[in-house]
Amino acid sequence: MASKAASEAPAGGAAGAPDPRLPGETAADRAPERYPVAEPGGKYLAPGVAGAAKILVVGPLGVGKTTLIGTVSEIRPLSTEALMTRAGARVDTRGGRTKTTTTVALDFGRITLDGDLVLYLFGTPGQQRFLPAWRDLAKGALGALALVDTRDPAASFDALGNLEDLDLPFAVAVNAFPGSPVHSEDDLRVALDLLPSTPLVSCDARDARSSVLALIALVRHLVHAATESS
Ligand SMILES: Nc1nc2c(ncn2[C@@H]2O[C@H](COP(=O)(O)OP(=O)(O)O)[C@@H](O)[C@H]2O)c(=O)[nH]1
Ligand SMILES: [Mg+2]
Repeated sequence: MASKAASEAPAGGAAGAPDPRLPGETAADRAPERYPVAEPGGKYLAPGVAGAAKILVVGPLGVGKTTLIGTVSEIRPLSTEALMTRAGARVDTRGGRTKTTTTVALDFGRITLDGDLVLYLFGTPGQQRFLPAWRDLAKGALGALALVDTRDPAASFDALGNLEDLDLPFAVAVNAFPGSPVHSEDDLRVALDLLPSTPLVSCDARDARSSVLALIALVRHLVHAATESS
């Protein structure tokens, strides 16, 4: 990973948030009615479900993983948040002063896309010391959504590096926080050392539709990658 590049990313960008659309995607592909956001409480799978995929949601502490899974999940999400301890405070420095809990095992949620594809979402603990758990969680996963906070893009290097080590295809979603510097897509790609084919979208983890669109960008990428390699 290009660890130096992100710290050199220009603050305050020119072009605004990256366009969430993928090359070749039309506005109709993203029409809200195509992807109705599931109502929470749907305990059972919809009858038309034809496939399922395990997806990781990764990123550093405080980037919005637990929030995103809770926002999109149609079942009550499982969250294993624990109070951050004084011992952890020395190392768990991200997340701002308001963050008092952290995911210690995993987050889990489920979402059905387009009525027929179920995504099982597994949020990984953000801290690199949980890497062994991370590797276990990655078993059987088809891909990952990597969240990035532009206030500290370098904090995402560990997660992106882990995904590369695991050879797990991923999409990057910039989670917008108030006061986050806005970078052009090109600057972000350079800073995060992304391949041209890696989708880069923006989202607000508290907003269901934008979070679902980020997951759709990932699924399209996975389908495309699978088609290319077959
Ligand atoms: N403003 C804003 N706050 C967010 C967003 N996503 C998460 N947060 C807040 O940031 C904090 C950390 O989020 P959390 O989901 O716990 O991060 P995690 O450590 O990656 O699981 C929480 O207080 C969230 O409410 C976002 O998109 N915008
Ligand atoms: Mg969490």
